[in-house]
Amino acid sequence: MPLEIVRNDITKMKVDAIVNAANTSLQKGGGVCGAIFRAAGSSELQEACNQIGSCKVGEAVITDGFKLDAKYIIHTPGPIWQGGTNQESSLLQESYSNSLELAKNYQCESIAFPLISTGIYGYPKEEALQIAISTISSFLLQHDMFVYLVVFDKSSFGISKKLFQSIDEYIDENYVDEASITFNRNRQEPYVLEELFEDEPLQNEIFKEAEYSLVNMLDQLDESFSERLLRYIDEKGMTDVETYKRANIDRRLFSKIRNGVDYTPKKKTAVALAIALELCFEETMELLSAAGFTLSRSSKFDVIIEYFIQQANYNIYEINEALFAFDQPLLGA
Ligand code: AR6
Repeated sequence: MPLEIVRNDITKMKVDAIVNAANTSLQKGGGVCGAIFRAAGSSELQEACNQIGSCKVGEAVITDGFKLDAKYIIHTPGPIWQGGTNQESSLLQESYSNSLELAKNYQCESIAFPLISTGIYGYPKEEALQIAISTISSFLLQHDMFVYLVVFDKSSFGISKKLFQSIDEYIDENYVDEASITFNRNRQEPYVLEELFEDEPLQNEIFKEAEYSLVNMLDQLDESFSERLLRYIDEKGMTDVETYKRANIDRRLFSKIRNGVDYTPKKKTAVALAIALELCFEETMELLSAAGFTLSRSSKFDVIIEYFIQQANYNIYEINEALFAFDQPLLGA
């Protein structure tokens, strides 16, 4: 998916470019910067940085990736947190947007960011994450690139406490765990086919009839997923581009879905499209059913999606933050 939040060590990412939360003199430091220097080869990378000299806060420069899997390292010094009154937010925004522009100029198709400024520079993580997501997502509205936001440790990640609590309560009230469903279900003995079809002529008749009605049913299939999707896109007055961008879906996958009448997407992709189209709960269920899916109360993922739809909150990045916080797969593809 175009924007993905992942938990990893950024030096292990297999992407065209990784971003270094640098200092303005481009010297090897601690935190993610130290890890990147060590993994790339400290002396070669330092030499390349020395040739560039320095970089202003919010700006970005590029070097080779040396021993890393990544072809390039983009270095951007984020702002030092000084209480929020020293243009920290716009400078942090610039760090992300200038890094993305530089990656685009170097024809990068994929890039991985750490949460810039949120370690040694002390930027509050929740706010920094919001800035990262909104800056990256507005860049992605205009450009095609795979962007990874790499979160090192889970504690460094936080959706707002209020949202977390509210989703948690919703899950508590609505989530029915599998164990209790199985326990409550009335067991039924399965039919024994041989007993039903002891009489051979009758058996043939029944099969013939079944075959006939099956042919009939196959002739009258409901709309396919892609047909239903296209109908919704038209009804909502959206364009294809708006739809796949808002669904956090790659253009190529979207055209596969669009052009393949019988193409069945993954559930997280189908849900992402429902969110992009701002479908209400019933419409979402209708779209999902065309791909053979549903939303149930026995899956945490499903309950979280239901929560956001009931709140009419269709911000896919916010939904993904919540899914990430509850260890669920993210929307998009
Ligand atoms: N992979 C991904 N994220 C990481 C990794 C890693 N290997 N290691 C740390 N983080 P910081 P800053 C996270 O302090 O605040 C350096 O000395 C970490 O949990 O590395 O921008 C520079 O040279 C945190 O969320 O960068 C500068 O002098 C995030 O990366 C100064 O620190 C950023 O933390 C920059 O400070």
